Amino acid sequence: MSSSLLGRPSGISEPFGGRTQCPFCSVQCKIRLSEEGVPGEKVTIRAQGDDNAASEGRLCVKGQNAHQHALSRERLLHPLIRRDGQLIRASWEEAMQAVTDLFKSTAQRYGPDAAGVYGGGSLSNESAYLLGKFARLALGTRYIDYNGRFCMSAAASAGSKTFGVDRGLTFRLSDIPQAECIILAGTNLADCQPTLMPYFNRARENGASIIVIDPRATATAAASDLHLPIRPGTDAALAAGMLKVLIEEGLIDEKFINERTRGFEEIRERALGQMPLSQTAEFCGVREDLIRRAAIMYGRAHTGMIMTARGVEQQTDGHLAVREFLNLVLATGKIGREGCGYGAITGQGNGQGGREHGQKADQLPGYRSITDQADRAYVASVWGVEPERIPGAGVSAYEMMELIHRREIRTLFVMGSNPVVSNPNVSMVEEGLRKLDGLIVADMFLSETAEMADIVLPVTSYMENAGTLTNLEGRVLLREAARPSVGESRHDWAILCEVAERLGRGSEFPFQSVEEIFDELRLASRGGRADYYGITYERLRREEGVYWPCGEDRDGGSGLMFEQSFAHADGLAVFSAPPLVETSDKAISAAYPLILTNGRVLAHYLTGVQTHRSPTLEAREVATFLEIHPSAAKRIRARDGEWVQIDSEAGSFYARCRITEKIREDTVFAPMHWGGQQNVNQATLPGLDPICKMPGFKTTPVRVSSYRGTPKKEALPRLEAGSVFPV
Ligand SMILES: Nc1nc2c(c(=O)[nH]1)N[C@H]1C(S)=C(S)[C@@H](COP(=O)(O)OP(=O)(O)OC[C@H]3O[C@@H](n4cnc5c(=O)[nH]c(N)nc54)[C@H](O)[C@@H]3O)O[C@H]1N2
Ligand SMILES: Nc1nc2c(c(=O)[nH]1)N[C@H]1C(S)=C(S)[C@@H](COP(=O)(O)OP(=O)(O)OC[C@H]3O[C@@H](n4cnc5c(=O)[nH]c(N)nc54)[C@H](O)[C@@H]3O)O[C@H]1N2
Ligand code: SF4
Ligand SMILES: [Mo]
Repeated sequence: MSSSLLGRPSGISEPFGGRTQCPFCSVQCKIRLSEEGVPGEKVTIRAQGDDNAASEGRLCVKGQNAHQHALSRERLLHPLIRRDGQLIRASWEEAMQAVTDLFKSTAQRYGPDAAGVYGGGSLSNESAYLLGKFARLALGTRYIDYNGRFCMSAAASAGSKTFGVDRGLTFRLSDIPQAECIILAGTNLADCQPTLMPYFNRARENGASIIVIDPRATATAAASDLHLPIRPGTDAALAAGMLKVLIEEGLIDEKFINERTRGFEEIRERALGQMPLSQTAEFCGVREDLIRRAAIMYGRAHTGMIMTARGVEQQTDGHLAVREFLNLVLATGKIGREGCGYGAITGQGNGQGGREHGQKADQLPGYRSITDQADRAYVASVWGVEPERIPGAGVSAYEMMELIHRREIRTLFVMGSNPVVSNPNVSMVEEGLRKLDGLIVADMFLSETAEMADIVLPVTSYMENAGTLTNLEGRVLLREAARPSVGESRHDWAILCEVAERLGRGSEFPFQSVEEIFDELRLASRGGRADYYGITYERLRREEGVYWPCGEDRDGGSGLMFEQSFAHADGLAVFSAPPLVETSDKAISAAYPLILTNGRVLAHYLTGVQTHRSPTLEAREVATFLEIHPSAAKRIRARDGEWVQIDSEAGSFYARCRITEKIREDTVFAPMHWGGQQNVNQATLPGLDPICKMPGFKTTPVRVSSYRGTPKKEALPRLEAGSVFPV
């Protein structure tokens, strides 16, 4: 794939070797960029897969075209400040002064907690670490959280409670071909982590059975042996039903249960009193014989894996649903040995590292806890401050939006997210952001959120900014800079250091390079559960990434976890046996008779800020759509390709009908990649999982009706000439 969007930037010099990493999903495929054409004139950039232990040299269509957005003429090249309602070009000096004044006046008038910080899983480990430190020390606020709350929080809290630690995959990717049975629940790998599919194909060639649990017959389901087309939001019941079958059929591993786990007796008791499988089948909308078959396939296999992703997790009972699947893993002893384990398929490029080093409301680096006295004292010692300087725990991402709405948070600093599109119940979020005294957004583009900002700070892209990112396996990878910065854009970390300096905290942010930040991160994580102490840039350059935990006495983890013990103090894993109840927010009614679920398509990424600016990717999917079963479409007399209106209790959005038998009759599906009137989050509800605060994105009762008009054509936010690349 190639593009010729930009003349050769001047000043490419030695450090830029053209090797980089895809900015999108958690596989973090390595890329080699080359330039073709006449130097000094227009050149064509070509991206090819670079060999690496995880991606094995593959790239999907997004990776092949990622450079298109990074080279786009819509990149922000200089800071912007809102004056008389308009975002106007400003110098860095003016912008930095404005940011500093805003933070200072907010703190003086309302106290330090009136500032909020909102991060993202695309940030490198160094920037994510620094953002956490910036919130706590430079601003002194308790309010920081990040977009990973909407992504990994259910799997993370379930993994921590069950195993004592949360690392996305408890096995290596290279172990997948050795599994005899693989359950893929609510994950559409074929579209979302496409370069991993060969691992699963190899497993099948070795005789493995693959079971997919998804309301839609996805591309992943097409590559499976058994598809359970579940009713959205009922995974907890389905997994509990499977466990009942395993217990009844004697397909559990008593030895493993006795030696390595706690809490199984309650599970056995619950299974006895649990609803009969026929009732589970009716509740989940999946045939009883298919549930039984799936359980027996997994139970009889000598090795096996279970993987979940957002289909299971983005629910108001997402934490419990994951734990039900973990019960299956533990009851059959399928973890801690080759060909076995559990995997939460991490989403964003640094969705793993981004959740380890302090962007979360209750977290300090290395998975340390902000409420634990010893953890606070340790991190304070690394930071050279008294523990009292570190504020207490804040609240989750969506709850921050509620505080903004209530005017308790007055100034918000967003780095690496587009919350006005990606939050549930976005009309409330947008209303809240409009009430802020100040909104500061650091981004490469004028995203929908940046368009609302008072100050916009242009940042470097993945091609220009070096740093480490941790892939879905827990493998830490070094991404070197492949191109020089464009325009006046600056690195995220450099922006944080400068604002801290201007707030009088420069001595705590003395960093001149990403490597210096990483070295402090290593110390701060030392002895924590996500221990990076033994990882250095020098090693990362030499090796193909290093798995954590990697402390001072280890020469790099093996990647396979829990071989001898789990991470709880007693070394045991913990079953959970909550009563199974249907939460009321998922119930359909006469007014809202269909269930709306949502997710992704291959060519676009999240809120689309990047992929809509890549012509090749944009051409593949130019507007949103609603997958709907022919019988449901017939009832509302909607034809294929026509616009429909989707209403929920929260609000409405519009989409073109895509009539397909690959979806359940009671379910409709829309992608999440469009903003404005096409934004599925106009309809998603504000309810959160009480344990991990994950929104219930994936299950919203709705009404679909035909819409004879055409919704307003939503143009991407654009800047006037002068703000774009000089051609
Ligand atoms: N192309 C592409 N790839 C991406 C991304 C992207 O935006 N585009 N985003 C990245 C990120 S951040 C993430 S988090 C991951 C997400 O990766 P996935 O979680 O795999 O993606 P989704 O499409 O959100 O959801 C997966 C599947 O869950 C199904 N599903 C919906 N409701 C339910 C349910 O109640 N139960 C079950 N069992 N299944 C259900 C959907 O039909 C969908 O096929 O992808 C990453 N990779
Ligand atoms: N309905 C529904 N809603 C969802 C989901 C769903 O499945 N359904 N999924 C949820 C999930 S899993 C996720 S992860 C969230 C993601 O949602 P968002 O957090 O909104 O993610 P992005 O669209 O990637 O926005 C990232 C922004 O950061 C910018 N950016 C990229 N890299 C960098 C960088 O290095 N530095 C800086 N400063 N900026 C950068 C991009 O240009 C973009 O504007 O959405 C959630 N929302
Ligand atoms: S989007 Fe994911 S699978 Fe595709 S090239 Fe990028 S990192 Fe690899
Ligand atoms: Mo995500």
